Amino acid sequence: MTTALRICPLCEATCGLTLTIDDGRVTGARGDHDDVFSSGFICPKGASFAELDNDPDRLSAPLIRRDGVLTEATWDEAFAAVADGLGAVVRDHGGSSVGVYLGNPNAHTVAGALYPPLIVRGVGTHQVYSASTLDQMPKHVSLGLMFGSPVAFTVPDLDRTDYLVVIGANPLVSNGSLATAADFGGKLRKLRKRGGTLVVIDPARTRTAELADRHLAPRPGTDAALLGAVVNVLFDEDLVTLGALADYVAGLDEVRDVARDFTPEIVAAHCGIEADEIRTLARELAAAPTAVVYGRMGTSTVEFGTLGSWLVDVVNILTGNLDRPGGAMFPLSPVAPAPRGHRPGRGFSTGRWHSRVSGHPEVLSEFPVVALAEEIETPGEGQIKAMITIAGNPVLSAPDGDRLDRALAGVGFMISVDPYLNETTRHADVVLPPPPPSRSPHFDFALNNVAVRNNARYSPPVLALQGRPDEAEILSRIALVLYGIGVDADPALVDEQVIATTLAKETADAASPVAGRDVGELTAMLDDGPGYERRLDMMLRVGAYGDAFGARPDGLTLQRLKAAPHGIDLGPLQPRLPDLLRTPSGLIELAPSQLIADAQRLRDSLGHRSGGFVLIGRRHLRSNNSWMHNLPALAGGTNRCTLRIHPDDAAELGLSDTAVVKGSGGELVVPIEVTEDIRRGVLSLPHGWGHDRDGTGQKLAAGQPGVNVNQLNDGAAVDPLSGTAVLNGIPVVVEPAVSPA
Ligand SMILES: Nc1nc2c(c(=O)[nH]1)N[C@H]1C(S)=C(S)[C@@H](COP(=O)(O)OP(=O)(O)OC[C@H]3O[C@@H](n4cnc5c(=O)[nH]c(N)nc54)[C@H](O)[C@@H]3O)O[C@H]1N2
Ligand SMILES: Nc1nc2c(c(=O)[nH]1)N[C@H]1C(S)=C(S)[C@@H](COP(=O)(O)OP(=O)(O)OC[C@H]3O[C@@H](n4cnc5c(=O)[nH]c(N)nc54)[C@H](O)[C@@H]3O)O[C@H]1N2
Ligand code: SF4
Ligand SMILES: [Mo]
Repeated sequence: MTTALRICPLCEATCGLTLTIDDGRVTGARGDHDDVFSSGFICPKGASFAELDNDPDRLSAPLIRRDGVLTEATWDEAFAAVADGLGAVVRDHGGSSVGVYLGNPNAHTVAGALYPPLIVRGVGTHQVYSASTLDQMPKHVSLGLMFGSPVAFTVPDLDRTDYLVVIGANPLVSNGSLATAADFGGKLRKLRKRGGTLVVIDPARTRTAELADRHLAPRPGTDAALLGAVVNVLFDEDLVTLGALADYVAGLDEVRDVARDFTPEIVAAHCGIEADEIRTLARELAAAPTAVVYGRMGTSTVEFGTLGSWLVDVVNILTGNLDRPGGAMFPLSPVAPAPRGHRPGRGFSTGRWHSRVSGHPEVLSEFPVVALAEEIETPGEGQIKAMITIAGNPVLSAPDGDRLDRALAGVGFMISVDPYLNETTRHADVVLPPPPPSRSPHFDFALNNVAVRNNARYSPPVLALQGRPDEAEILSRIALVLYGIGVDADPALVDEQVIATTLAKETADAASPVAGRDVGELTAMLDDGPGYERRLDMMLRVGAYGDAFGARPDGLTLQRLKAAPHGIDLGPLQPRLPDLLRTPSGLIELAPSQLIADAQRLRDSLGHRSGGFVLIGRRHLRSNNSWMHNLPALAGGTNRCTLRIHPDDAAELGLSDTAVVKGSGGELVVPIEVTEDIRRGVLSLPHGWGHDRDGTGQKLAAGQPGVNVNQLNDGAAVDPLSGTAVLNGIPVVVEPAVSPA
């Protein structure tokens, strides 16, 4: 028996694991106490790494549809089928007829970070969709408009803050999102131990709320109005202090004007929170030595998601807490480009093109997932004729999965890169399964950019590939087809092309740490491992902490990272303003015109709410979106697909065990769970369930299928600035289920 280190890829906490290996397979996982970032923390999902890695339902060979049936094939046959199928569609209908859907685990894999952008560019399509428009797209838009970069993430400085407001997030269960922190709960407990205050704003009394000094339970969908009232109080009571930001903030007066209508009294009636509670919140945020508001899913996937995401940062700015220790700070990832000084940028815009059927504006070069089905169904120039899905399950994760399910069944040719046959990939003509995590490398390209402490860690594959391609190779071969080079070419060509282009750009940039150097010389210095390692090495070396290819001899290289298997701590977050601003003005745009205009819609909504029930989501610790319901260690117990409802509501409706819930997209029969831990008038149901379709390959999950909450939602409601589906606060009707007797 041996052990090996591996960063956990299962959520955003990025815990370091120590795997036990016996006879060529993973047999156990525990927290790595020496990991510089996670110090031994682990959750039940990480602890089930061995089960996940060895799940017998994982595909070990590719599948090709033959005579309508998915059958095992060799890799050569599968890649040939990809070349034929994709080649034919591109030849007959053009690259613009190929749709791409990128799911959540792309944020957790090396391949998912490095290759999908090349595939999208290779097809030359605008038909790009991802889980972002079911999740954090509103944050990208607000960051883009305010700071000029949609990835200039602000994260709560958990280790140093005195006052934390968590709004619409449940990090004790989710383990944190867009704020990468292993042991988020431990950090919250430490905050309280050092005399700090934790306020949780959530219609449900979550595990995070239970830990809080104060829990406010607003009506779902009203966060933006609530934050608008906080801004109102900050101005009204003269509590605005920009501090060190004073010289860099534009638009203060416009924000003051907009906030005028959001008086605590008007908003209180709308949110269902006392006006005094709102005033206290604003005063305490202003008075605390340091304070930070942190918002997530409940603030994002709602009717006013972009406004809510914006107002989170507005409050942080108005209280002088942006970019200072203990406030909201900008991480500096080891693969972020080396800072190049404060200079105006091009800014951020959306709507550079629009979707064909409903005219949705492009956001970050994507269309809303809710538009995918209609783009497949609707004939005409640009109709989707082929689909590539990578690490996703939109049939369950997006609204109206039944419609998407039917649409996907009609797509001419579909490729899915996924280890499982699920509700989505069952429609593929070719399924290309990547190897399990023990046989894949790990580096957090995306999540280091939201980590609450700067760090760098790399895990090479722990076990050998056993003759199958890794995900980098799978995606590279798809790219080779699309670039017209041919599926049998050397996949390393893809990486070498990226390296050549990137280094050419870097060496030509006078502000780059490798300005004027020779591309050939730099290329020759790169790690001689696989292509993805060479690219990582390049990014690290020209990055913020890099060795600049020898010019800064103490700097980071992949070799140094490999020599530090528990990772390298890069210290607490540091102030980064004004250097990171990329707005045309070079300032923080506090009042972007799009947001000010959308605030009118929010103002109009005040006082207009229907009296009926609204539905919100819920996550469970031993679940992960739609794809971890197949592991015995995680199944059952409290991890159940039930409708939570307040006892008084249940009594009033005469509900005892089962309810019918009806929404815009359909109805479901679901067991109820009566609990005081939810606001009256609010129901919660987790997503990712509904494993009762034929042709999937997760037996345990199919045995306890649950229902698909997203079938209640027709997907018509989106946050207009980001195209993000409204998943929280959707109106529903609930009734007792008529018993079959
Ligand atoms: N009602 C409601 N709906 C929601 C949400 C909600 O809160 N409420 N949450 C939304 C959010 S935040 C998200 S992120 C989306 C998620 O939406 P999706 O990303 O569409 O769905 P997942 O269930 O995460 O599916 C992930 C897929 O990736 C596969 N996979 C796992 N590991 C790998 C790998 O290493 N490589 C590859 N290629 N594939 C892999 C899994 O087998 C699975 O099929 O769901 C959204 N849907
Ligand atoms: N165990 C587990 N961990 C996960 C996942 C998982 O499925 N399971 N998924 C991962 C993914 S993809 C993501 S994006 C993250 C999400 O991470 P989080 O955002 O922390 O997770 P959620 O549980 O969706 O938390 C949203 C909270 O918002 C509340 N809420 C709903 N509507 C409103 C509202 O209108 N206002 C306010 N203030 N609150 C509201 C809900 O009650 C819920 O507690 O979790 C990640 N981690
Ligand atoms: S908290 Fe997330 S990263 Fe850490 S062990 Fe659990 S699933 Fe893995
Ligand atoms: Mo997500």
